[in-house]
Amino acid sequence: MRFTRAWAVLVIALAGCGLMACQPPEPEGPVETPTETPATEPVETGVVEVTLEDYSFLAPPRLRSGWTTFRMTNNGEQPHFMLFWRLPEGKTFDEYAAEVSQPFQQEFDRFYAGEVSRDEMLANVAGRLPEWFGSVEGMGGVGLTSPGRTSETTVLLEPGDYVMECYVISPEGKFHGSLGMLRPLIVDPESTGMEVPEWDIHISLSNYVMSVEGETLAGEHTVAVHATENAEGLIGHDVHLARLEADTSIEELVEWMSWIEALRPPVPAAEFLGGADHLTAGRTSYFTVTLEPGRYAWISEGFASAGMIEEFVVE
Ligand SMILES: [Cu+2]
Repeated sequence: MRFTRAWAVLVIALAGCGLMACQPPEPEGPVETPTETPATEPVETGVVEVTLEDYSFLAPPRLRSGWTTFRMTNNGEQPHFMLFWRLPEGKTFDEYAAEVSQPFQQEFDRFYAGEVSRDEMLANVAGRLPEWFGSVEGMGGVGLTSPGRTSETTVLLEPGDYVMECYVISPEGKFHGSLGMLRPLIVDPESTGMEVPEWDIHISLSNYVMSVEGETLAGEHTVAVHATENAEGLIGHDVHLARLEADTSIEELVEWMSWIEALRPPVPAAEFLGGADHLTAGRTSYFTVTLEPGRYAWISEGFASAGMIEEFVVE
């Protein structure tokens, strides 16, 4: 979530939005952000089981730092992901919920209701986000996972205060984060001591090219995903794996991946098998997949329409 000032200026300029036109509406009441009291002791292992429902993360509130593998099971009826945003020093989960998530949902509500255009919505969001939002860091996370599936992603957690979030959109136009999938996480200085996983497929993400190296044969693979640059805009670079039905078009999948126009039911005929979620420049995550014969695509959520997608077939 590297939100650059240049980008904010750009969207405001593009939207032709004067100061008056960009005045935010009055707050409409708090977004639901259930919190839990952090456990006294962090989870000691580097392998963490997480269960998702519509709309909650059943996950430990405190972890060790270092390499950590998340095994995430989706028991809901919608696809979900789980992002880790590290907050800047001194910022709290409650501030993120009130100053980031809530304005986002309110401006999106106006867009969803047809009151403002896409560019006006983006400009309004840019005008309302606090300056410190530019220092929120995308540390990775578990990629899109279809209902009934378990996916596994390994991320490097550094000590600090985090927000865990899913911003897939509900049928009613609410970010899952606004419905409960926004949670605090504390990461302790003490490390898990886990080693970097061994991998056999490498995906490099830049602005805006996805380079895949490695053989996609049937069987189990661990995919290393490395972001070489920060993406412009609100979100980082990411990659998800989708298995497509025979009659699902790539165009349909690409259209669905955009959080502005879609990322909500109905979902195209595809199974999301996990991935590596938003990473800032220089960061790497790893995810494990089992490939069976069929059609697949490595696909970015934020930049699929910019060409960050690669289709492949497993024989
Ligand atoms: Cu979700």
